[in-house]
Amino acid sequence: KTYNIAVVGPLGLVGRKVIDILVERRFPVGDIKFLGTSKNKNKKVEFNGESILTEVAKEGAFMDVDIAFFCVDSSISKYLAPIAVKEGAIVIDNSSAWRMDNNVPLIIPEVNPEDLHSHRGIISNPNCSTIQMLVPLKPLHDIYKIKRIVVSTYQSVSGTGKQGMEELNNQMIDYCFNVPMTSSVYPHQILFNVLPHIDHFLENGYTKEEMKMVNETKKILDENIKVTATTVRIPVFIGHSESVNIETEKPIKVEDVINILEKAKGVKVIDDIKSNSYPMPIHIQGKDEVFVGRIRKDFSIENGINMWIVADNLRKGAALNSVQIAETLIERNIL
Ligand code: 11C
Repeated sequence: KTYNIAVVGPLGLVGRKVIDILVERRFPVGDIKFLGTSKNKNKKVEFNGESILTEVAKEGAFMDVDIAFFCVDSSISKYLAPIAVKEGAIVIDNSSAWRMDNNVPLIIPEVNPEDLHSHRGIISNPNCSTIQMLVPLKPLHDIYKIKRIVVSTYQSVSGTGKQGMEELNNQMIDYCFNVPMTSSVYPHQILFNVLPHIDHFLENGYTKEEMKMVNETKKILDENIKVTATTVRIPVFIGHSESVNIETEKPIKVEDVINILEKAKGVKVIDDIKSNSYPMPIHIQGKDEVFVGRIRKDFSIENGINMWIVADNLRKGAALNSVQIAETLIERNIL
């Protein structure tokens, strides 16, 4: 059996990755269409050696679609996803538009696939920094019950999209030619800098990105887990890194954590300090797994562990997770 697919926003970083991953994983695609703004109509997009022209994402475009991957801004998704559902498609949405909606499951296939069964047409893909944190924490939570998470992130500019990558690239060129750098995407220079600021600030003093990590973790893993986050943008093109501290209810040993994570689905442990081996963005770009290293005891509390988590934010953090959601829908026969 094959499924008719639409990719909404096929020219963006995540949209392009969804298209690549559908091919890579031999997803059973019947027809496929690429839907964008009227400005981007009739642009060529390659799919499996074929050149397909983009069409306009509008009412009527989803009539013959089984699964629509939405890789667009929240505002477009808010408007267009209900139309797609009404026309019979299941929407897998990458934006933050629907994540906290009680009627919308927020899914990481390795963590909470069972929540898919309650979907009513729209399924949300979590934020990239939440996904890579929860894939390794889920098997630990199952055994030791995590009480509190303290996370600081080191997020690449591709999280902002093409514009973020272009800004870092342009600043590098300006630096090389010794001309003044301009910043338009970020409030400050990103080259040679670290910005403790992702997305906009909220009234409570946290950023929206930080509150996404708090609220999404509670929705996906356990509403009783306390989470506090500091999210930071660094001058890396692809790959988000996270320093994660967990406090558990039950006693937890480093050797057991390593054992559990070595067996966990979607996780790869790289942890050998003798050979300076730990996960880094330069090594994990283009890879599917979530990489964990620097696993060590937190000596400041009774039951605590520190770890370093790195993943390709465009793949597991976005496009790959979306395609895995579609695969899980098929496996579980809930399309
Ligand atoms: C970033 N995490 O790195 C963001 C990108 O809610 O899907 C993804 C934003 C989102 O800037």
